Amino acid sequence: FSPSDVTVIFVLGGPGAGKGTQCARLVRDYGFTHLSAGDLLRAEQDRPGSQYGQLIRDCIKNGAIVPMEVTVALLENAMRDTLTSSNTKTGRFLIDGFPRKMDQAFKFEEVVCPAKMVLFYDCPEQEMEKRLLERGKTSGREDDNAESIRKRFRTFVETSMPVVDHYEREGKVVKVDSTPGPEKVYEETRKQLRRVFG
Ligand code: UP5
Ligand code: MG
Repeated sequence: FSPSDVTVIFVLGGPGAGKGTQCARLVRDYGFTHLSAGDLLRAEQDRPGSQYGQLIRDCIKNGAIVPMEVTVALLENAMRDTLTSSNTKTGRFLIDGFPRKMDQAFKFEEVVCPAKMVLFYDCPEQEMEKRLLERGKTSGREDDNAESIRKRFRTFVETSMPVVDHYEREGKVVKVDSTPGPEKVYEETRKQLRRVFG
């Protein structure tokens, strides 16, 4: 990948902060390609014959981070597929829920490209917990239960926030408070994007 061929925005935030919800709106209005690292991992977990199925399942249930080689390869493949199938050499990607550990950040920048900006959704744990427990009633996600949620929060604070801090020092972070309802958060997101991209 050459940075001139692709534009990458990392979308970060705690579990249940609303990354996926906001990405869907950005896709609708700006034509980004949305790649959720968690969704790619869940698809790989369920792919018959995958050698990583059990590993991914265990990590997700425990809120632990899957070894970066697996996730980076899935993202790279998905980006390549998008560029090939859309028959164009340029692509704009929202990479959702990644990188959530420093080693992933460095690896991705080495083999793919640096991100143009980082959209960081900031939300109190209490609100995120409420959302995830509510979603857990119907989502079927094996990590939407009180115990897994606690572990996900811990990993986020200890391992993923340092990534946000790293990009903050690079001046790439745009922070949006995602405590209000989805429409309000999206309004603020658009405002921030206009500020950055003009
Ligand atoms: N909701 C959304 N926005 C709302 C709002 N403003 N007001 C009220 N409700 C709102 O939203 C979550 C729920 O809240 C939904 O019901 C929604 O309607 C509601 P969503 O948009 O799905 O939030 P999101 O931030 O995407 O939450 P998600 O649960 O997907 O976050 P995680 O970061 O925990 O999950 P992800 O799929 O990214 O990762 C799962 C696991 O995969 C990780 O724990 C890890 O084990 C593994 N993983 C890796 O190992 N490596 C990676 O690189 C990535 C993931
Ligand atoms: Mg998500």
